[in-house]
Amino acid sequence: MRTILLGSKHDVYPGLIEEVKELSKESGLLLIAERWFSSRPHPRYYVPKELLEELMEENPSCEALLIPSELSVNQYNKLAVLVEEKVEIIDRVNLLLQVFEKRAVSWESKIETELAKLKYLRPRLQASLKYSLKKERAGFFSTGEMEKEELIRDVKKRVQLLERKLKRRHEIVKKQIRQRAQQQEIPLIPILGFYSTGKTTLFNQLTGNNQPTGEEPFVTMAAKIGRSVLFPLPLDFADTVGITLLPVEILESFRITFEPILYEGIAIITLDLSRSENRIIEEVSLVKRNIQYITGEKVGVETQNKGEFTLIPVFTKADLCETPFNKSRDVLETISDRSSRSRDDNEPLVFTHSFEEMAFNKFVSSLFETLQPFLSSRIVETELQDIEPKNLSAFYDAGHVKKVTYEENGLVSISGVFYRNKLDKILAKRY
Ligand SMILES: Nc1nc2c(ncn2[C@@H]2O[C@H](COP(=O)(O)OP(=O)(O)OP(=O)(O)O)[C@@H](O)[C@H]2O)c(=O)[nH]1
Ligand SMILES: [Mg+2]
Repeated sequence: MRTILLGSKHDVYPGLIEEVKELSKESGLLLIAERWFSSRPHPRYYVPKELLEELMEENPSCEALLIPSELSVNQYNKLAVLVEEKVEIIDRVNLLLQVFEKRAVSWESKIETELAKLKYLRPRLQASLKYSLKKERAGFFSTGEMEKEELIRDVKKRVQLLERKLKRRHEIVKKQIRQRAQQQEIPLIPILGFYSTGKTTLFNQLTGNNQPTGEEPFVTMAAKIGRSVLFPLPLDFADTVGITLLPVEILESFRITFEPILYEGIAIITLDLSRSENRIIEEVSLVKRNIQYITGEKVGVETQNKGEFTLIPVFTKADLCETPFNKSRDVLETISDRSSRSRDDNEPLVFTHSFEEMAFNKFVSSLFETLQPFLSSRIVETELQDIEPKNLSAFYDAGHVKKVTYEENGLVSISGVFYRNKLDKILAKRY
């Protein structure tokens, strides 16, 4: 679809322009003109009227107008009247929804996307009814012969139905994941981050999975759990759907993909080193905002405050950055909420999919060292004495025995990292 991109410089945040271009390519829009105006967005039409008229005249073949920000319902409708409904108006949210729709394959992601789309559509339909527009809109708004009132009623019913379906499914998923966690006593660490930051690539390497990856935005549309046996103790990871700026009501439709797996109070956040420093920092704040909305907890980066959700940054695509360590250190200094971080404090976690085996092993052990203090309610590093040698195997099952020392009295002392629950069970038997 031949499209004019028209945005306000006032609404630009780091990464927005790249994002809009990536998304528009993905949803099949062909940008034939692009203009960023320096005035503030017009309260009524968002865009300056004269500029729009000029662009439409210059580009008579234009089929769609892409506004890279979120338009209010009023702006959407007024703008539609202004272009006499000849071209489709696509704002940032609408654009995102089109990409989601294209990507959604699972039952769950299809329902989530449909719900988000209907929630987006409903107020706009209601408003357009108020303005009693004569003609039906093209594309997203095309309603065929159906009366608008009837359509609004249908939309409302459908929203209620989908919400009920998702809620039921949400409860089941949540219960299954919690039960699994309780039975297995293994922490689940979600890998969060913006789309295309290498979440799935990292997940696959850690867990031996082979989930699809790709340069296009939103390749992953549902969470996936996998176990890693690369660490001293087994750990579970969850690959997740990419995050971006979304209005709250749309984000709500995707709650089910995030909320059930965010119970551990800790997650990895992948930060793509090939992106600009400003963009990475902006992404961190948007991810924090989304997690805060979903969990209701305060979110920090490497925060050591109890009761706060903590994000552990992993810098990805180091091979695409000339100075990965300097860049990641600089970013970390800005984003970290940790009170005691100094330059020579532990190094940033830097990853690339093209790591040699040694570099990857080093990354895995640094990742474990970084995660361990945050999993202290689950994992304990300790030394134990006076253990009967015949009982040693139980400790091997409970975790990673690093050192065994045989005492003169025939008993042994050990040191290692263990799952707290498993260790407590052994110790309760007084070995
Ligand atoms: N050069 C390079 N490319 C990478 C690296 N990690 C991932 N990629 C590529 O970056 C693209 C995105 O990677 P994914 O793992 O699919 O990213 P994602 O965060 O899961 O993306 P979504 O599922 O779309 O949210 C893919 O084409 C990967 O092959 C890396 O370390 N170096
Ligand atoms: Mg992915």
